[in-house]
Amino acid sequence: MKVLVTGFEPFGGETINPAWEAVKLLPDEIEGVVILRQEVPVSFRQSVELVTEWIRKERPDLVLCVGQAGGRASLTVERVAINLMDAPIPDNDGDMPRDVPVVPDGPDGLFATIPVKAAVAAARKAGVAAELSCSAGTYVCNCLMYGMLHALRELPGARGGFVHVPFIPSQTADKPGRPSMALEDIAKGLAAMLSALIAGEASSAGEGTIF
Ligand code: PCA
Repeated sequence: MKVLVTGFEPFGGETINPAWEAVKLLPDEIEGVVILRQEVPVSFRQSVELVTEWIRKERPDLVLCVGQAGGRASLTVERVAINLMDAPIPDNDGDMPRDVPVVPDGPDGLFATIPVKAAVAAARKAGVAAELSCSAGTYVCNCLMYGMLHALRELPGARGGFVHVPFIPSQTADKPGRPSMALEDIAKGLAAMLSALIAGEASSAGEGTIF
């Protein structure tokens, strides 16, 4: 089994991105499977190109992409990516696409192909706050999720998902009232999700209700 995990570089004036920091903290192997990881630029164009190339080269069974969603209090497992780039701020290349599709003529939306509720349940079982999310936004994270799921359509049976993570406490020191989560907890929650997804505890069907 081959597992790829990505985490974004810092953006939007931050000097750290807890997504990549937490991905770096993951164990080298989970359930006996080596975790291949890569940092991804906060660039509409480069992020999708890089991950698509990586997917074509490695032909993974599972891809989990991780990004920061400052302001959220839990790990949020994204259910769907939409075929839309609408940037509220420039990406790290200075690009600011407005109302442009990620893949011209692609479907309007692509659902995560990991069992999203099982991923949430696994993090919760490990004692880490997790929720489902129905929107990855319209910035680079949604774009990468869409591009990654689109690329995975070439690999029958491969599964892909996206998790947004909160700020860590050092990032909210100057943002009173904003939620944060310890980096170790973010990494613990991601590891628990990967463990469940790899062990296949998780089937897409009949996952029950999680809100
Ligand atoms: N979060 C941004 C892009 C990179 C990241 O970590 C987003 O949610 O789109």
